[in-house]
Amino acid sequence: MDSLLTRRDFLKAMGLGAATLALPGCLFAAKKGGGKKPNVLFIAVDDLRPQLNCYGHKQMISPNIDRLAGDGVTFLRSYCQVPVCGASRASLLTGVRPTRDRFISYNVWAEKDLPGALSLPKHFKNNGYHTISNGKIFHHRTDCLDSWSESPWRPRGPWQNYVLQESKRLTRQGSSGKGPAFESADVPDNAYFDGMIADKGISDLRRLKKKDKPFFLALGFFKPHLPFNAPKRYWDLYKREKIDLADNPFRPKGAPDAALHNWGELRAYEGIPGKGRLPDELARTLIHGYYACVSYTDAQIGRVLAELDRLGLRRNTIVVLWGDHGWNLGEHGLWCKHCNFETSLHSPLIVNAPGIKGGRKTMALTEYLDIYPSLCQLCNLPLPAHLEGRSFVPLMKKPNRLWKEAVFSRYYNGDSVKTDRYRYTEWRRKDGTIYARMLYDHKTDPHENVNISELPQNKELVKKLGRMLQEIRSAGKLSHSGSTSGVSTSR
Ligand SMILES: [Ca+2]
Repeated sequence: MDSLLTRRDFLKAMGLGAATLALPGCLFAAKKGGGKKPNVLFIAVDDLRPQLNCYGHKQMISPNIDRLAGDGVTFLRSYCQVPVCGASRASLLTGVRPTRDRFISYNVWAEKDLPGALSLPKHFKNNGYHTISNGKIFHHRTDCLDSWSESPWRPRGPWQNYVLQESKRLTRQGSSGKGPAFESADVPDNAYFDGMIADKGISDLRRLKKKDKPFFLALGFFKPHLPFNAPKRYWDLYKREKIDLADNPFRPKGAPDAALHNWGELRAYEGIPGKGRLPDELARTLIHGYYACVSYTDAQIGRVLAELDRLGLRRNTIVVLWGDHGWNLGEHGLWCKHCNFETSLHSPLIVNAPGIKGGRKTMALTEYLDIYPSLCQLCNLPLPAHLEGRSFVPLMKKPNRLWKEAVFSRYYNGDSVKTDRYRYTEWRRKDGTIYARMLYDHKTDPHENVNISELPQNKELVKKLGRMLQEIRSAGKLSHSGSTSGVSTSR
């Protein structure tokens, strides 16, 4: 597709304008004669890359998310807009792209970067929904507080959430305030936060079933974010000696310095060297911990979905599951997120909507920005004018249809575009001049091991992809922070 169509041609061919898309009415809810609108169960999983059985990772034990995928549509090529917690969530929850001066770091406040933003949950609340936030939805619990019908709830206690005395002791002694990078304790599921969040979600569902309003119940699970703490039985699901290390634990050939980092987030934990590569045994232990946390959180999601079924709510509830960005498990010599490689940007997305055939997967390119307008369409809510994503509901009904030519992400000064075949990133100074580039051909180099942006034969391709980035930068309805006029009144 890259060589045949420009983005504008592509949109024209699809009969779509770049800015807006007229949405047909809801598929199954609020039909003539009334009927309750569908509920939304909105599940966020912190730092979950698509390391799931249903995404082809057969060693993973994720039966509950796999079952959800069996009931719904799995977006195999879904991308976050920013590979860091707070910024990714602020973009997804406001439906607006990040820019050079908006949605930048992990500790973003959506309401400060985009004053007056009409958030996704607020839009639902304004349209008659009872909205609840449990766990980590916005990065800061009280961000966009008026989005919620009840005060956002989180488990109490230090965020590291250690249960072992030794871990707590190491935390007190450590200079960074962080303890060990992982913990395995023989405790019940709800000794850790994610089990408590599932308990709260289950009790909320029982309460919400009795209300005459539809609900938007958001559950933000904390794992597999560091530290990798999970009950021992989830560690025991995997044999450490059978866990493979990344097969490309090196700097990609020709990758610029701007593409890489020193994974300071992980290095601040006790027992992690301050510099250099990790010993294989430690790397294997960390990957084991990540897998254990994925299985632990998967089990908590399973408990909530089982309750949804038991209460008879499933037939009128849309279930959306997303991570907030990817994660490096040693690929490119990197750990954590914070970069513009596929490992950081590729993120899971599964949507199960009553009335739409499940068990299907799509290879179409989608963005987390698309979640907001899609939920509006599924629930027959008006589409706020400020949204920059596009509803993927047509894609859910026909997963093989022609869709977006490209999707866009960014991290600090690096703007990145992913097409069917390529990922291209360019880093710019404030004055707009480019100081680094990288280009990967996913057809021949899916793991991004050789940067080909400087090859003479790719000059035109780099120019074309650069133009696409320029186009998306200038197309933003809200290009600069502060220029938010119209957002708060756009419902
Ligand atoms: Ca995160």
